[in-house]
Parts: sequence; C-alpha cells; structure tokens
Amino acid sequence: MRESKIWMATSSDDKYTEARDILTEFGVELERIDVEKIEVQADDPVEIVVYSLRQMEDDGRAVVMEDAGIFIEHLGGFPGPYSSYVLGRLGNPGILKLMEDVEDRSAHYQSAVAIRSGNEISSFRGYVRGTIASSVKGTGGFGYDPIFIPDEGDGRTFGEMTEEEKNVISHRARAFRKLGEWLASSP
Ligand code: ITT
Repeated sequence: MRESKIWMATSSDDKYTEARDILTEFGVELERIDVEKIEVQADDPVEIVVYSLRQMEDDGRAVVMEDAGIFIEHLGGFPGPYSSYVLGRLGNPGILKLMEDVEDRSAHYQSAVAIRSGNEISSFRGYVRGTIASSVKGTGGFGYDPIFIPDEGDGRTFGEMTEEEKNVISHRARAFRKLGEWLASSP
C-alpha cells in the first residue's frame, strides 16, 4: 500500500463524505484539510485539479483534490466547469427552465481526482451518464442530484437515492475507486 492515509482539500462536506466512504473500501483513511484553493478556468477538470494541487504548498502530506461538474448535451456541455457558479445563480429550477420541451435530455457527470505525493501527481477520471429529469425530485445528495437520473439506475434521480446507492455508480465513486485501487496496488 502506497499511502493508507490521505488528505482531501475541499469546501464541500458532501463530496468529502462520499469520497471518504469509497476509500474506506480500500482500507484508506481520508482526512480533510481546509486550504484556500487556487483554481484555473479550463474545460478539462483534470487540468483544473492538477493546477490547484501544484499551487499548494507541500507539507509532506499526500493531498487529494477533486473537480466535478455536470455536462448537458443539448446545452453544448454547459454548465460543465461552471457547475458551481450556475447552481448558485440559476439553481435546478433554472436548468429545468432551459430544458423545457427539450427532447434530448442526455447529460453526464464528470469527476476528476488528482493526488499529489511529493513531486508526483496522478489523476483519475470517473463518468456517469444519465438524463435531466422533468422536475426536481428527491432531497438526498446535493447540487444537481435532484434533477439527474442515471442510466444505470431504476428511473430515480440521485436525489431520490441513498448515499450508498449513489456511491455504487456515481462519477465520484468511479474516480475515487480508481484512486483506491492505485493506492492499494502500488508498493
Ligand atoms: P471544492 O471545494 O472541492 O472545489 P465545489 O463545491 O466547488 O468544492 P466542484 O467545483 O467539484 O466542487 O463542483 C462543482 C459543482 O458541481 C458543485 O458545486 C455541485 O453543485 C456540482 N456537483 C459536483 N458533484 C456533484 C454531485 O455528485 N452531485 C450533484 N452535484 C454535484
């Protein structure tokens, strides 16, 4: 095992909890650190996390960061890297308004996770495909979860699922599982 304890720099309790629960499956403990993240605007979430990690001072700890977003086909991938800003401005009702009477409701979530240990940075991606619901459904999860119906589910939105159910198929779970496998398989 490469590292059995790593630190996640995030402002999101929800992201932290989901990531921690996934890494537990691999015997990796995830702690949290509060840092001022320096973000760059880019289309590729991997570029965003790698840049942020490079800006962080190295205090010897293995640090992980994640950048995630929802990409809606009909809107040309919007909000994508602007997911956080758009959620704060338009919210889910605003997205549903943009999608009123739209037939192609396909969308996907993307997660990019990167870890820095010393000078080395490794990154992992996770995706989940689905559709945008016609109304806000469910109170679970966070962010866009109440309007996102994963293709691999039973028609419920992520907002109608438990965290355990979301963690079976989510973009974040997939990216963090790749990280967990990498940590567990490296000497
Ligand atoms: P960091 O401090 O880790 O950057 P953040 O909330 O800014 O936290 P992101 O930039 O990764 O996180 O995510 C952008 C937005 O996308 C976030 O504010 C959520 O609203 C949304 N989002 C990301 N993952 C999501 C998920 O699993 N379910 C629902 N919404 C999600």
